[in-house]
Amino acid sequence: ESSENVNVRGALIVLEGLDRSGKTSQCSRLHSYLAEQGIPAELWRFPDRNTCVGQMISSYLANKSQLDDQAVHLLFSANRWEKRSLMENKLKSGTTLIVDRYSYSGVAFSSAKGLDIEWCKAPERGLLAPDLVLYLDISPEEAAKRGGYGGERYEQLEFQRQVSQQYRILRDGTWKIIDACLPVEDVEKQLRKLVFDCIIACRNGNPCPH
Ligand code: DGP
Ligand code: NA
Ligand code: NA
Repeated sequence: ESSENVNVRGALIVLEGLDRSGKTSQCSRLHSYLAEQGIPAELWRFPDRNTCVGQMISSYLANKSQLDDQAVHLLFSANRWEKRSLMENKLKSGTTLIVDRYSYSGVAFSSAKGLDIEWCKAPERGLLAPDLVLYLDISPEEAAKRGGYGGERYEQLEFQRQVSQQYRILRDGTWKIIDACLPVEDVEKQLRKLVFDCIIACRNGNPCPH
């Protein structure tokens, strides 16, 4: 049997959570795990600060520029749109994408500022739907205790409390909620199983086609 089945598609796997929830390190652990398993996978993150739009976002996050809330919301969204077709091609070619933040961050962080949630969702419509959303659950207080807030614009306890509430509104029954306060290895173990099962389901043509 050939593993080069042209019909095989990769899974779009999104990790979400507050700042300091451990997403970034868990994403890279997952990526290494998939590599060990011989599963083609790439590590992605949003915002992608490498594009022109991403550089505007990065400067805004570093408080080096000021932008209206609506304007920056649309930039974050554009940053996902500018990667859409590349993502789609990767998935179609069988590559699984492990994505550190996606549209849910877009909606949670902007609606946390008081923007209307439906307005926030609108520019995200038409982006690729994830096959799996993994939410690393941590209270804003616990996350703040971890230290290492890098001093970027949103990395403040009171704001993270608002973001946390918005995530709660956004989540639905399909999200997998993982207790991010468990030891790293336990979080990793849970994530591995969920991700592996999702990849197999995608290979078999299940959940949502892109
Ligand atoms: P990160 O590189 O994952 O630390 O993300 C940078 C910060 O930007 C973080 O505080 C989360 C926030 N963020 C990520 N995506 C979006 C988005 O689409 N919209 C808004 N408003 N904020 C976002
Ligand atoms: Na951050
Ligand atoms: Na992160």
